Amino acid sequence: GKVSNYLKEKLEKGEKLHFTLIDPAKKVDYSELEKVALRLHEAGTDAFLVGGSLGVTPEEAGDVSSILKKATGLPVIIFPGNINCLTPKADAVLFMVLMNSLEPYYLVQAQVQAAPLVRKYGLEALPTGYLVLYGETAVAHVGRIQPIPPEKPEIGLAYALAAEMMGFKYIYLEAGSGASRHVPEAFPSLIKRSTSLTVIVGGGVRSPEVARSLAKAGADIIVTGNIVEEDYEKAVSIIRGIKSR
Ligand code: 1GP
Repeated sequence: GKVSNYLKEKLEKGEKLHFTLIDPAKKVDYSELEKVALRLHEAGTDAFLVGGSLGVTPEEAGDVSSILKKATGLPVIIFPGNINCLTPKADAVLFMVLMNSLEPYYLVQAQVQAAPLVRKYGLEALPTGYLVLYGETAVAHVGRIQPIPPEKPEIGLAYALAAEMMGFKYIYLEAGSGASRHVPEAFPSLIKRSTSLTVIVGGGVRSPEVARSLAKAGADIIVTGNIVEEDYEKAVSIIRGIKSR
């Protein structure tokens, strides 16, 4: 796949990557979006994630994807809260299993609904184990997760090993968008040392220092969302923090 090769080539050079998450449900100012996308591209963001937990229409996901692609030429990857986020305007999709969900829908049925659409739309599927750590965020509520104790990275590792044994290529360690605490460094650290998965970390990353320490611990890809809407120059400094290790 084009997108997975693009990521692989960068990671093999020892680069740490940054993904910018745009949630189309959060009143996107389309004229601003192009400007922001260009600025983040110039700062070194490596790809865009498009998606959210609630309220995204396929049309919005499509419009946002088209603008981002046209403005920057960077890969646009759908980060689906559900099948409503899928659009043929993107390049790829994080084809995720919410591994610590208690809900069969998020373990297999959403994927069954999605698969024919992913094929029809020609999206590249990036097989991803998705782990939501904390209970107090929108994604935790919607996805009915069983929280993972932050002081038990070995539980995270058990999920990651299962993901690897089931053939997933990516593991996404999620604190939740807007979370007050980010993923503890011990999680990417242990998982990176013990598996060959590409480790994605996101949720509550609000400073270059935190982004850098997560990358140093073992995260291959750091995701930021909220901060882009609040003040995209802060996202620029986070990208610089990751890239200038
Ligand atoms: C959410 O990991 C992403 O899925 C990004 O979180 O919005 O807190 O940056 P933030």
